[in-house]
Amino acid sequence: MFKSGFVSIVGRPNVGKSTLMNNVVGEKIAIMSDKPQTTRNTIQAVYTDEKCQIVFLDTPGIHKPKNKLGEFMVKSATDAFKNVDLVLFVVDESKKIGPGDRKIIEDLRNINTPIVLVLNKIDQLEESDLFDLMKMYHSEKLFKEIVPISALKGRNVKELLKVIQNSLEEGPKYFPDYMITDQPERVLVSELIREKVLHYVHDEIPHGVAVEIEKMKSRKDKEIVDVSAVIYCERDSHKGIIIGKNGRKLKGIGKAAREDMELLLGSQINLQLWVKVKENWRNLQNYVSNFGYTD
Ligand code: GDP
Ligand code: K
Ligand code: MG
Repeated sequence: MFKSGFVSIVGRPNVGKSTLMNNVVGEKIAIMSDKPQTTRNTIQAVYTDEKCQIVFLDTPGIHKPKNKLGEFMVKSATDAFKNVDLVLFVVDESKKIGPGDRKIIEDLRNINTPIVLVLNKIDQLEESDLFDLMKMYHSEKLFKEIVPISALKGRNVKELLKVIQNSLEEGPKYFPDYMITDQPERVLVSELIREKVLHYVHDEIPHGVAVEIEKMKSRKDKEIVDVSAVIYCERDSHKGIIIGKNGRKLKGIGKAAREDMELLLGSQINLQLWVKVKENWRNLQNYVSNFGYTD
């Protein structure tokens, strides 16, 4: 019997949702960083083996929205509670249930979908603390199962897959074996650039960054793909920071992005990056939509 189903991954920002999803499919589908609100839209990743197919929905973290981009992100995350076969609620090693997790737990009480609690980042926990945390979550009486993992180190992820598989019902193979995401290559490529900006630039700037691919084209005779992309930010001063002294920072961003792209696409990449300013774009609906943050 072949089983399949849709599983959404929800939780506060930065608990490791994207890291978990990437670990399961073995490719960088969703970008990751130590900054909250790295993931902006719901991304599908598909895991397929001989016995089952699991379609994961990686969602933006649930937080209080401050602008139109934030509103889109939270809606995209809360929509993912609905119409799925299973919810994975990911929490980290925090010793107490904070207000962010509390809010999500209360939202989850209103749905009928079974919920598995994924306790991530156990590589940062003592065994005795792990036991206390499991007891704490168990007393919520909300979770079908509690699975401790380390998404970063890949610890216990196979066990989690087993738990998911056991809870799925008989179903079709929705996607062909080779397909691991619904994200077009252009989007994956622009996200890799945004991830590098997140890594190289600090403070509030990354939250106001969007990347637009202007051109992505393979050359006829060679195995080279030409990509040109614009990094949008919200202020002139931000532009200066992203470019850096003598263009050094932008060069670093470009080099790191190109290396990841070459891994992803399996071909040589010629990448051209530009930085432009668009003030307040996160509050301009047409820009938010243009950058792909749209239903
Ligand atoms: P998301 O916002 O929930 O999608 O979280 P990300 O996947 O972007 O990860 C947020 C941060 O937590 C990144 O710096 C990850 O490297 C880190 N992280 C994720 N999983 C683990 C883990 O199992 N252990 C540790 N120590 N760090 C992790
Ligand atoms: K993050
Ligand atoms: Mg994420």
